[in-house]
Amino acid sequence: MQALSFATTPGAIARGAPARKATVSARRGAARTVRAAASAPAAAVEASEVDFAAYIAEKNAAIEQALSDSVPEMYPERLHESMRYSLLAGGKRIRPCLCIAACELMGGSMETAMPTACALEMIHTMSLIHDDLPSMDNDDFRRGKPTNHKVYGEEMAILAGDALLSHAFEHIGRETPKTVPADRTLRVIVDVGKCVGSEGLVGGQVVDIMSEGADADEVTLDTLKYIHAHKTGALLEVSVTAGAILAGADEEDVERLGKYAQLIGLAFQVVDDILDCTATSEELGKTAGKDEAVGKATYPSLVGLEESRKIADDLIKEAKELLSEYDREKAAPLIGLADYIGNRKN
Ligand code: GRG
Repeated sequence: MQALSFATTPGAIARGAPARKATVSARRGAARTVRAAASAPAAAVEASEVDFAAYIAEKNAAIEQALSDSVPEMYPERLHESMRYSLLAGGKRIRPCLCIAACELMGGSMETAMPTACALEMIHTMSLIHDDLPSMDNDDFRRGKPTNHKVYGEEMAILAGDALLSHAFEHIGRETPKTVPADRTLRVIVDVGKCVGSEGLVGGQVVDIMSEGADADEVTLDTLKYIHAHKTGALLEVSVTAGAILAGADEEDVERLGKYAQLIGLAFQVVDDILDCTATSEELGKTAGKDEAVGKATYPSLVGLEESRKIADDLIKEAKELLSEYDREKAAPLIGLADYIGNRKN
């Protein structure tokens, strides 16, 4: 079984990267969803972007339906309402799209990937619910709506997150079509588990929390890369590799697509840092300018806005180059997603 390939220590992630000290600061954050991209006027965009927009529009409709079906309204009503409130609150659905696009590129179908795609969105959503809690980021708005704990209270928000997390694994195991060999499904469950736990999201969140209280010169670019690779990159990476594995991709392809995902994952977070200090809360659907407010080290604070933009662009370019191995038409959705992540406005 191939282990997920996101790096596991700050040094491993940042090998070769200079350790820079935190100095500067930031400003405010922006908006357009993948779905909004789907309705962009054709005259204003390239033909390939129109194709990508149509692809995303089609997938998003199917994803929204599958997400709604995955958590029905049932007893205890308040718990399921709370789970559905955050899960169906919108969001760009980048992780499900990546999973489905990778599965299709490797010859699989949307139906094969959909249960895992929904599970990834459940995990992402629960991480947002917990991240917004008073004991974590203490945020009042998410996806343009009051945060889960503001509507349902802290106890329910914690438990809704817990329930979404466990339901995600049940959902992959129970709903993945039986035509998919069981060892593939098992491998996906293991990989998703790894990317969520202490070597993934939770590990990244812990280092992030510890860094907030640290002296500015203790938070290097290596530390920042560790946080990003784990807190954000791990789930994006497993979204792509899981889709490929479900389709029966060989190891070389799984590895190549994993590398593509690591690059877009880092770019995603660099752009997130840029948006936090350049866009408004309305545009972002969440509180802008938080990084600076809590003295968090970010790409703009460490290397400046201009250099951050260049880093994001270079990462996206490198990610797309990896896809040149594949038929351009078949790889178009993943190429489009890379561009979307690099240019996103919320
Ligand atoms: C996973 C067990 C477990 C616990 C959670 C709180 C926590 C541990 C981790 C924090 C993870 C976190 C909030 C990472 C930030 C990821 C990020 C950049 C989110 C924004 O993603 P988008 O832009 O959001 O895709 P939408 O709303 O469009 O889905």
